Amino acid sequence: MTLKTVKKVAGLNGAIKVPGDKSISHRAVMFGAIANGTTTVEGFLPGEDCLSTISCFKKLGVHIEQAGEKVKIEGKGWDGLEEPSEILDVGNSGTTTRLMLGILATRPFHSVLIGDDSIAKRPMARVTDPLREMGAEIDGRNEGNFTPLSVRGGSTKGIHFQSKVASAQVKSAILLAGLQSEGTTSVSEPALSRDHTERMLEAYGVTVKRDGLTVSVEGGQALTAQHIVVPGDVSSAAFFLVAAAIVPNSRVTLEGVGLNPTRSGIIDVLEKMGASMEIRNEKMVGGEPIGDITISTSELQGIEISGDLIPRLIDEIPVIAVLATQAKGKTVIKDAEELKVKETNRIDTVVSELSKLGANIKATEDGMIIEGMTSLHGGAVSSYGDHRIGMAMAIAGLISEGEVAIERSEAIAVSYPSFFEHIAKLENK
Ligand code: SPQ
Repeated sequence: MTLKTVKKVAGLNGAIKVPGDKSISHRAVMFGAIANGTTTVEGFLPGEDCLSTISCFKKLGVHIEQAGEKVKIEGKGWDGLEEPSEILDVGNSGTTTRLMLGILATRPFHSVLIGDDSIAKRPMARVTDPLREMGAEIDGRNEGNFTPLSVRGGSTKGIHFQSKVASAQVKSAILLAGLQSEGTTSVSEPALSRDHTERMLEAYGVTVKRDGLTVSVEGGQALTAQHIVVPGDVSSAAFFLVAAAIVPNSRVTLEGVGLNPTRSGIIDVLEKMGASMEIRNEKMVGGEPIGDITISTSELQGIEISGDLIPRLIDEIPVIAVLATQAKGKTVIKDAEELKVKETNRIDTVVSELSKLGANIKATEDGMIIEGMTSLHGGAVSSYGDHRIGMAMAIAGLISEGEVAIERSEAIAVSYPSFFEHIAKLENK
Protein backbone atom coordinates (compact mmCIF):
# COMPACT_ATOMS: atom_id res chain seq x y z
CA MET A 1 0.00 0.00 0.00
CA THR A 2 1.62 3.27 -1.11
CA LEU A 3 0.94 6.61 0.55
CA LYS A 4 1.52 9.61 -1.72
CA THR A 5 1.48 13.20 -0.55
CA VAL A 6 0.46 16.05 -2.86
CA LYS A 7 0.99 19.75 -2.11
CA LYS A 8 -0.38 22.99 -3.49
CA VAL A 9 1.52 24.24 -6.58
CA ALA A 10 2.13 27.82 -7.80
CA GLY A 11 1.06 26.97 -11.36
CA LEU A 12 1.18 24.30 -14.07
CA ASN A 13 2.85 25.18 -17.36
CA GLY A 14 4.15 23.35 -20.42
CA ALA A 15 3.16 20.49 -22.68
CA ILE A 16 2.76 16.74 -22.14
CA LYS A 17 1.73 13.80 -24.27
CA VAL A 18 -0.75 11.80 -22.23
CA PRO A 19 -0.44 7.97 -22.37
CA GLY A 20 -2.27 5.86 -24.93
CA ASP A 21 -6.02 5.34 -24.68
CA LYS A 22 -6.84 2.43 -22.35
CA SER A 23 -10.02 1.32 -24.16
CA ILE A 24 -8.27 1.38 -27.54
CA SER A 25 -5.11 -0.35 -26.24
CA HIS A 26 -7.19 -3.28 -24.90
CA ARG A 27 -9.04 -3.64 -28.17
CA ALA A 28 -5.87 -3.39 -30.30
CA VAL A 29 -4.42 -6.41 -28.45
CA MET A 30 -7.65 -8.43 -28.33
CA PHE A 31 -8.50 -7.93 -32.00
CA GLY A 32 -4.88 -8.57 -32.99
CA ALA A 33 -5.04 -11.86 -31.07
CA ILE A 34 -8.07 -13.10 -33.03
CA ALA A 35 -6.94 -11.67 -36.39
CA ASN A 36 -4.96 -13.51 -39.05
CA GLY A 37 -1.38 -12.26 -39.29
CA THR A 38 0.96 -9.99 -37.36
CA THR A 39 -0.56 -6.90 -35.77
CA THR A 40 1.71 -4.09 -34.56
CA VAL A 41 0.58 -1.46 -32.07
CA GLU A 42 2.15 1.95 -31.48
CA GLY A 43 1.28 4.22 -28.55
CA PHE A 44 0.00 1.26 -26.45
CA LEU A 45 -0.77 2.08 -22.81
CA PRO A 46 1.54 -0.04 -20.63
CA GLY A 47 -0.82 0.36 -17.66
CA GLU A 48 -1.70 -2.62 -15.45
CA ASP A 49 -5.16 -3.14 -17.00
CA CYS A 50 -3.84 -3.48 -20.55
CA LEU A 51 -0.98 -5.69 -19.34
CA SER A 52 -3.65 -8.00 -17.84
CA THR A 53 -5.20 -8.28 -21.31
CA ILE A 54 -1.82 -9.25 -22.81
CA SER A 55 -1.20 -11.81 -20.08
CA CYS A 56 -4.64 -13.45 -20.64
CA PHE A 57 -4.07 -13.80 -24.39
CA LYS A 58 -0.60 -15.26 -23.83
CA LYS A 59 -2.29 -17.94 -21.69
CA LEU A 60 -4.60 -18.58 -24.65
CA GLY A 61 -1.54 -19.46 -26.73
CA VAL A 62 -1.05 -16.16 -28.59
CA HIS A 63 2.54 -15.03 -29.07
CA ILE A 64 2.76 -11.36 -27.97
CA GLU A 65 5.84 -9.17 -27.55
CA GLN A 66 5.47 -5.91 -25.64
CA ALA A 67 8.16 -3.32 -25.01
CA GLY A 68 6.85 -0.07 -23.54
CA GLU A 69 4.40 1.47 -26.01
CA LYS A 70 5.10 -1.03 -28.78
CA VAL A 71 3.33 -4.37 -29.10
CA LYS A 72 3.55 -7.17 -31.68
CA ILE A 73 0.82 -9.79 -31.75
CA GLU A 74 1.08 -12.97 -33.84
CA GLY A 75 -2.57 -13.67 -34.55
CA LYS A 76 -3.59 -17.08 -35.91
CA GLY A 77 -7.27 -16.24 -36.30
CA TRP A 78 -10.18 -17.23 -34.07
CA ASP A 79 -9.16 -20.90 -34.19
CA GLY A 80 -5.63 -20.02 -33.08
CA LEU A 81 -6.84 -19.52 -29.49
CA GLU A 82 -6.09 -22.60 -27.35
CA GLU A 83 -7.65 -23.95 -24.17
CA PRO A 84 -5.66 -22.35 -21.33
CA SER A 85 -4.02 -24.59 -18.73
CA GLU A 86 -4.02 -21.73 -16.24
CA ILE A 87 -6.67 -19.40 -14.83
CA LEU A 88 -7.01 -16.12 -16.76
CA ASP A 89 -6.33 -13.28 -14.31
CA VAL A 90 -8.01 -10.03 -15.42
CA GLY A 91 -6.59 -8.03 -12.48
CA ASN A 92 -8.61 -4.84 -11.94
CA SER A 93 -9.92 -4.57 -15.49
CA GLY A 94 -13.65 -4.63 -16.26
CA THR A 95 -12.92 -4.19 -19.97
CA THR A 96 -10.69 -7.30 -20.03
CA THR A 97 -13.31 -9.36 -18.18
CA ARG A 98 -16.32 -8.43 -20.27
CA LEU A 99 -14.71 -8.35 -23.73
CA MET A 100 -12.84 -11.62 -23.06
CA LEU A 101 -16.16 -13.25 -22.10
CA GLY A 102 -17.52 -12.25 -25.53
CA ILE A 103 -14.50 -13.77 -27.29
CA LEU A 104 -14.42 -16.96 -25.16
CA ALA A 105 -18.18 -17.52 -25.57
CA THR A 106 -17.63 -18.90 -29.08
CA ARG A 107 -14.41 -20.85 -28.46
CA PRO A 108 -14.90 -24.62 -28.11
CA PHE A 109 -12.96 -25.02 -24.86
CA HIS A 110 -13.06 -24.37 -21.14
CA SER A 111 -11.56 -21.34 -19.40
CA VAL A 112 -11.78 -19.66 -15.99
CA LEU A 113 -11.62 -15.92 -15.32
CA ILE A 114 -10.67 -14.36 -12.03
CA GLY A 115 -9.78 -10.82 -10.95
CA ASP A 116 -9.05 -8.71 -7.87
CA ASP A 117 -11.41 -7.80 -4.99
CA SER A 118 -12.93 -4.92 -6.96
CA ILE A 119 -13.64 -7.08 -10.04
CA ALA A 120 -15.28 -9.66 -7.76
CA LYS A 121 -17.97 -7.06 -6.91
CA ARG A 122 -18.69 -5.82 -10.45
CA PRO A 123 -21.84 -7.14 -12.16
CA MET A 124 -21.19 -9.54 -15.02
CA ALA A 125 -24.76 -10.77 -15.63
CA ARG A 126 -25.22 -7.87 -18.04
CA VAL A 127 -22.81 -9.81 -20.29
CA THR A 128 -23.14 -13.43 -19.16
CA ASP A 129 -26.96 -13.46 -19.55
CA PRO A 130 -27.00 -12.48 -23.24
CA LEU A 131 -23.97 -14.69 -23.98
CA ARG A 132 -25.80 -17.66 -22.43
CA GLU A 133 -28.83 -16.79 -24.55
CA MET A 134 -26.52 -17.06 -27.57
CA GLY A 135 -25.58 -20.58 -26.44
CA ALA A 136 -22.40 -20.24 -24.35
CA GLU A 137 -22.13 -22.22 -21.11
CA ILE A 138 -21.09 -19.80 -18.39
CA ASP A 139 -21.11 -20.41 -14.65
CA GLY A 140 -19.91 -18.46 -11.66
CA ARG A 141 -20.77 -17.02 -8.28
CA ASN A 142 -24.26 -15.59 -7.85
CA GLU A 143 -25.48 -17.53 -10.91
CA GLY A 144 -22.81 -16.15 -13.16
CA ASN A 145 -22.97 -12.54 -12.05
CA PHE A 146 -19.60 -12.42 -10.26
CA THR A 147 -16.08 -13.76 -10.78
CA PRO A 148 -14.66 -16.37 -10.68
CA LEU A 149 -16.44 -17.27 -13.91
CA SER A 150 -16.01 -20.37 -16.03
CA VAL A 151 -16.81 -20.45 -19.72
CA ARG A 152 -17.28 -23.34 -22.10
CA GLY A 153 -17.85 -21.81 -25.48
CA GLY A 154 -19.35 -23.53 -28.43
CA SER A 155 -21.79 -23.16 -31.24
CA THR A 156 -23.59 -19.91 -30.64
CA LYS A 157 -26.35 -18.20 -32.56
CA GLY A 158 -27.02 -14.51 -33.14
CA ILE A 159 -29.52 -12.60 -30.99
CA HIS A 160 -30.94 -9.13 -30.84
CA PHE A 161 -30.08 -7.66 -27.45
CA GLN A 162 -31.71 -4.57 -25.99
CA SER A 163 -29.30 -3.35 -23.32
CA LYS A 164 -30.73 -1.53 -20.30
CA VAL A 165 -27.49 0.39 -19.85
CA ALA A 166 -25.36 2.44 -22.24
CA SER A 167 -22.25 0.27 -21.92
CA ALA A 168 -19.49 -0.21 -24.46
CA GLN A 169 -18.38 -3.34 -22.63
CA VAL A 170 -21.81 -4.98 -22.97
CA LYS A 171 -22.11 -3.90 -26.61
CA SER A 172 -18.58 -5.09 -27.44
CA ALA A 173 -18.87 -8.48 -25.72
CA ILE A 174 -22.04 -9.35 -27.64
CA LEU A 175 -20.75 -8.09 -30.98
CA LEU A 176 -17.49 -10.05 -30.55
CA ALA A 177 -19.47 -13.22 -29.86
CA GLY A 178 -21.69 -12.34 -32.84
CA LEU A 179 -18.71 -12.45 -35.19
CA GLN A 180 -18.46 -16.21 -34.65
CA SER A 181 -22.18 -16.99 -34.25
CA GLU A 182 -24.80 -18.16 -36.69
CA GLY A 183 -26.77 -15.36 -38.38
CA THR A 184 -27.04 -11.73 -37.35
CA THR A 185 -26.25 -10.30 -33.91
CA SER A 186 -27.42 -6.82 -32.97
CA VAL A 187 -27.26 -4.66 -29.85
CA SER A 188 -29.38 -1.59 -29.08
CA GLU A 189 -28.51 0.74 -26.23
CA PRO A 190 -30.43 3.58 -24.54
CA ALA A 191 -27.71 6.16 -25.37
CA LEU A 192 -24.58 5.89 -27.45
CA SER A 193 -21.62 4.44 -25.51
CA ARG A 194 -18.02 4.69 -26.73
CA ASP A 195 -17.71 3.24 -30.23
CA HIS A 196 -14.05 2.14 -30.35
CA THR A 197 -15.05 -1.49 -30.98
CA GLU A 198 -17.12 -0.57 -34.03
CA ARG A 199 -14.37 1.68 -35.43
CA MET A 200 -11.56 -0.77 -34.81
CA LEU A 201 -13.42 -3.84 -36.08
CA GLU A 202 -13.94 -1.95 -39.33
CA ALA A 203 -10.20 -1.19 -39.43
CA TYR A 204 -9.57 -4.96 -39.02
CA GLY A 205 -11.74 -5.58 -42.09
CA VAL A 206 -15.05 -6.50 -40.41
CA THR A 207 -18.40 -5.22 -41.73
CA VAL A 208 -20.28 -3.45 -38.93
CA LYS A 209 -23.74 -2.00 -39.55
CA ARG A 210 -24.80 1.01 -37.49
CA ASP A 211 -28.32 2.37 -37.38
CA GLY A 212 -28.85 5.02 -34.70
CA LEU A 213 -28.45 3.28 -31.35
CA THR A 214 -28.31 -0.21 -32.89
CA VAL A 215 -25.17 -1.96 -34.10
CA SER A 216 -25.15 -5.30 -35.89
CA VAL A 217 -22.68 -7.80 -37.32
CA GLU A 218 -23.03 -10.95 -39.40
CA GLY A 219 -21.54 -14.20 -38.12
CA GLY A 220 -18.55 -15.90 -39.72
CA GLN A 221 -16.32 -12.84 -40.05
CA ALA A 222 -12.54 -13.04 -39.83
CA LEU A 223 -10.21 -10.19 -38.86
CA THR A 224 -7.08 -9.24 -40.79
CA ALA A 225 -3.96 -8.05 -38.91
CA GLN A 226 -3.33 -4.29 -38.83
CA HIS A 227 -0.94 -1.59 -37.71
CA ILE A 228 -2.76 0.34 -34.96
CA VAL A 229 -1.74 3.79 -33.71
CA VAL A 230 -3.35 4.47 -30.31
CA PRO A 231 -4.40 8.09 -29.60
CA GLY A 232 -3.75 9.79 -26.24
CA ASP A 233 -6.37 8.92 -23.62
CA VAL A 234 -8.88 11.74 -23.14
CA SER A 235 -9.79 10.19 -19.77
CA SER A 236 -6.16 10.66 -18.64
CA ALA A 237 -5.97 14.11 -20.25
CA ALA A 238 -9.06 15.07 -18.22
CA PHE A 239 -7.01 15.22 -14.99
CA PHE A 240 -4.68 17.83 -16.45
CA LEU A 241 -7.47 19.70 -18.25
CA VAL A 242 -9.13 20.15 -14.86
CA ALA A 243 -5.83 20.88 -13.08
CA ALA A 244 -4.87 23.64 -15.53
CA ALA A 245 -8.36 25.18 -15.31
CA ILE A 246 -8.35 25.39 -11.49
CA VAL A 247 -4.69 25.96 -10.51
CA PRO A 248 -3.87 29.70 -10.70
CA ASN A 249 -1.17 30.83 -13.20
CA SER A 250 -1.53 27.77 -15.43
CA ARG A 251 -1.39 27.11 -19.17
CA VAL A 252 -1.00 23.50 -20.30
CA THR A 253 -1.02 21.80 -23.71
CA LEU A 254 -2.02 18.15 -23.98
CA GLU A 255 -0.77 16.68 -27.23
CA GLY A 256 -2.39 14.05 -29.43
CA VAL A 257 -5.52 13.56 -27.33
CA GLY A 258 -8.33 11.34 -28.65
CA LEU A 259 -11.39 13.46 -29.50
CA ASN A 260 -13.84 10.70 -30.39
CA PRO A 261 -17.29 12.32 -29.86
CA THR A 262 -18.43 9.34 -27.75
CA ARG A 263 -15.64 10.19 -25.26
CA SER A 264 -15.26 13.98 -25.44
CA GLY A 265 -17.99 15.01 -22.95
CA ILE A 266 -15.33 16.52 -20.66
CA ILE A 267 -14.52 19.09 -23.35
CA ASP A 268 -18.21 20.05 -23.64
CA VAL A 269 -18.37 20.43 -19.85
CA LEU A 270 -15.27 22.64 -19.67
CA GLU A 271 -16.62 24.81 -22.50
CA LYS A 272 -20.04 25.12 -20.83
CA MET A 273 -18.42 26.04 -17.52
CA GLY A 274 -16.50 28.82 -19.29
CA ALA A 275 -12.96 27.39 -19.46
CA SER A 276 -10.44 29.13 -21.66
CA MET A 277 -9.47 26.36 -24.03
CA GLU A 278 -8.34 25.85 -27.62
CA ILE A 279 -8.02 22.73 -29.80
CA ARG A 280 -5.43 22.64 -32.62
CA ASN A 281 -3.83 20.18 -35.06
CA GLU A 282 -6.99 18.11 -35.43
CA LYS A 283 -6.52 15.01 -37.58
CA MET A 284 -7.54 11.36 -37.92
CA VAL A 285 -5.30 8.56 -36.65
CA GLY A 286 -6.35 4.95 -37.26
CA GLY A 287 -10.03 5.88 -37.63
CA GLU A 288 -10.06 8.04 -34.46
CA PRO A 289 -9.95 11.89 -34.33
CA ILE A 290 -7.14 13.47 -32.30
CA GLY A 291 -5.92 17.00 -31.50
CA ASP A 292 -3.78 19.15 -29.17
CA ILE A 293 -5.71 20.88 -26.37
CA THR A 294 -4.40 24.03 -24.67
CA ILE A 295 -6.15 25.19 -21.51
CA SER A 296 -5.46 28.02 -19.04
CA THR A 297 -6.63 29.00 -15.57
CA SER A 298 -10.31 29.93 -15.91
CA GLU A 299 -13.27 31.44 -14.13
CA LEU A 300 -15.84 28.69 -14.00
CA GLN A 301 -19.60 28.49 -13.59
CA GLY A 302 -21.53 25.50 -12.20
CA ILE A 303 -23.77 23.59 -14.66
CA GLU A 304 -26.07 20.57 -14.91
CA ILE A 305 -24.56 17.38 -16.37
CA SER A 306 -27.11 14.72 -17.31
CA GLY A 307 -28.78 12.58 -20.00
CA ASP A 308 -26.89 11.48 -23.11
CA LEU A 309 -23.84 13.44 -22.00
CA ILE A 310 -23.22 10.98 -19.14
CA PRO A 311 -21.87 8.01 -21.18
CA ARG A 312 -19.59 10.50 -22.99
CA LEU A 313 -17.82 11.40 -19.72
CA ILE A 314 -18.66 8.62 -17.28
CA ASP A 315 -15.02 7.97 -16.27
CA GLU A 316 -14.32 11.71 -15.86
CA ILE A 317 -16.96 12.35 -13.19
CA PRO A 318 -14.55 11.97 -10.23
CA VAL A 319 -12.33 14.77 -11.56
CA ILE A 320 -15.33 16.81 -12.77
CA ALA A 321 -16.44 16.84 -9.13
CA VAL A 322 -13.09 18.43 -8.21
CA LEU A 323 -13.60 20.97 -11.02
CA ALA A 324 -17.07 21.80 -9.71
CA THR A 325 -15.70 22.70 -6.27
CA GLN A 326 -13.93 25.61 -8.03
CA ALA A 327 -16.93 26.77 -10.12
CA LYS A 328 -19.32 29.47 -8.95
CA GLY A 329 -22.74 28.13 -7.98
CA LYS A 330 -24.20 24.67 -8.17
CA THR A 331 -23.13 21.73 -10.34
CA VAL A 332 -25.67 18.92 -10.53
CA ILE A 333 -24.69 15.51 -11.92
CA LYS A 334 -27.71 13.29 -12.74
CA ASP A 335 -28.47 10.02 -14.58
CA ALA A 336 -25.11 8.57 -13.53
CA GLU A 337 -26.17 5.42 -11.59
CA GLU A 338 -23.53 3.48 -13.55
CA LEU A 339 -20.92 5.13 -11.31
CA LYS A 340 -22.03 2.70 -8.59
CA VAL A 341 -20.63 -0.33 -10.46
CA LYS A 342 -17.17 0.92 -11.42
CA GLU A 343 -13.87 0.03 -9.65
CA THR A 344 -15.57 1.49 -6.56
CA ASN A 345 -19.01 2.98 -6.05
CA ARG A 346 -17.76 6.27 -7.45
CA ILE A 347 -20.69 8.28 -6.08
CA ASP A 348 -19.79 7.20 -2.54
CA THR A 349 -16.02 7.43 -2.88
CA VAL A 350 -15.99 10.84 -4.60
CA VAL A 351 -18.40 12.32 -2.05
CA SER A 352 -16.69 10.84 1.01
CA GLU A 353 -13.12 11.72 -0.01
CA LEU A 354 -13.83 15.24 -1.33
CA SER A 355 -15.87 15.98 1.83
CA LYS A 356 -12.74 15.16 3.87
CA LEU A 357 -10.98 18.02 2.03
CA GLY A 358 -13.76 20.51 2.77
CA ALA A 359 -15.82 20.29 -0.43
CA ASN A 360 -19.52 21.10 -0.24
CA ILE A 361 -20.76 17.94 -1.97
CA LYS A 362 -23.63 15.56 -1.43
CA ALA A 363 -24.60 12.27 -2.96
CA THR A 364 -27.93 11.74 -4.72
CA GLU A 365 -29.56 8.52 -5.99
CA ASP A 366 -28.07 8.94 -9.47
CA GLY A 367 -25.19 11.38 -9.06
CA MET A 368 -24.10 14.26 -6.85
CA ILE A 369 -24.56 17.96 -6.18
CA ILE A 370 -21.55 20.21 -5.64
CA GLU A 371 -21.73 23.81 -4.39
CA GLY A 372 -18.79 26.05 -5.36
CA MET A 373 -16.54 27.79 -4.89
CA THR A 374 -14.90 26.23 -1.83
CA SER A 375 -11.31 26.46 -0.72
CA LEU A 376 -10.14 22.93 -0.09
CA HIS A 377 -7.89 21.97 2.81
CA GLY A 378 -5.41 19.14 3.30
CA GLY A 379 -6.23 15.78 4.82
CA ALA A 380 -5.92 12.00 4.58
CA VAL A 381 -7.90 10.35 1.79
CA SER A 382 -7.86 6.98 0.02
CA SER A 383 -8.15 5.83 -3.57
CA TYR A 384 -9.87 2.69 -2.24
CA GLY A 385 -7.92 0.93 -4.99
CA ASP A 386 -9.66 2.99 -7.71
CA HIS A 387 -7.19 4.70 -10.07
CA ARG A 388 -9.56 7.51 -11.02
CA ILE A 389 -10.35 8.34 -7.37
CA GLY A 390 -6.62 8.42 -6.58
CA MET A 391 -5.90 10.83 -9.44
CA ALA A 392 -8.91 13.06 -8.69
CA MET A 393 -7.65 13.41 -5.10
CA ALA A 394 -4.16 14.30 -6.34
CA ILE A 395 -5.62 17.08 -8.53
CA ALA A 396 -7.55 18.37 -5.50
CA GLY A 397 -4.21 18.34 -3.62
CA LEU A 398 -2.72 20.78 -6.16
CA ILE A 399 -5.09 23.53 -4.91
CA SER A 400 -5.51 22.54 -1.25
CA GLU A 401 -4.18 24.52 1.72
CA GLY A 402 -2.15 21.80 3.43
CA GLU A 403 -1.01 18.40 2.22
CA VAL A 404 -3.32 15.77 0.78
CA ALA A 405 -2.10 12.28 1.70
CA ILE A 406 -3.49 9.61 -0.65
CA GLU A 407 -3.59 6.04 0.59
CA ARG A 408 -3.44 3.20 -1.95
CA SER A 409 -2.07 5.58 -4.59
CA GLU A 410 -0.44 2.61 -6.37
CA ALA A 411 -3.84 2.03 -8.04
CA ILE A 412 -3.06 4.93 -10.39
CA ALA A 413 -0.74 2.62 -12.38
CA VAL A 414 -3.87 0.85 -13.67
CA SER A 415 -4.35 3.56 -16.31
CA TYR A 416 -1.67 6.26 -15.88
CA PRO A 417 1.72 4.96 -14.66
CA SER A 418 3.48 8.31 -15.43
CA PHE A 419 0.84 10.49 -13.69
CA PHE A 420 3.06 11.90 -10.91
CA GLU A 421 5.99 12.41 -13.32
CA HIS A 422 3.66 14.51 -15.48
CA ILE A 423 2.63 16.65 -12.48
CA ALA A 424 6.33 17.18 -11.67
CA LYS A 425 7.07 18.10 -15.29
CA LEU A 426 4.32 20.78 -15.45
CA GLU A 427 4.65 22.17 -11.93
CA ASN A 428 6.12 25.75 -11.69
CA LYS A 429 9.42 25.33 -9.88
O1 SPQ B 1 -12.13 -1.46 -17.66
P1 SPQ B 1 -12.84 -0.83 -16.50
O2 SPQ B 1 -12.29 -1.33 -15.22
O3 SPQ B 1 -14.34 -0.99 -16.58
O4 SPQ B 1 -12.51 0.74 -16.56
C1 SPQ B 1 -13.29 1.96 -16.57
C2 SPQ B 1 -12.30 3.09 -16.09
O5 SPQ B 1 -12.65 3.99 -15.31
O6 SPQ B 1 -11.18 3.07 -16.60
C3 SPQ B 1 -14.56 1.91 -15.70
F1 SPQ B 1 -14.40 1.73 -14.48
O7 SPQ B 1 -13.65 2.35 -17.91
C4 SPQ B 1 -14.62 1.67 -18.72
C5 SPQ B 1 -15.77 2.62 -19.01
O8 SPQ B 1 -16.39 3.09 -17.84
C6 SPQ B 1 -13.94 1.26 -20.01
C7 SPQ B 1 -14.89 0.95 -21.11
C8 SPQ B 1 -14.39 0.26 -22.33
O9 SPQ B 1 -13.18 0.30 -22.61
O10 SPQ B 1 -15.22 -0.30 -23.06
C9 SPQ B 1 -16.21 1.31 -21.07
C10 SPQ B 1 -16.84 1.96 -19.89
O11 SPQ B 1 -17.52 0.98 -19.13
P2 SPQ B 1 -19.01 0.48 -19.50
O12 SPQ B 1 -19.39 -0.39 -18.34
O13 SPQ B 1 -19.84 1.72 -19.58
O14 SPQ B 1 -18.96 -0.24 -20.75
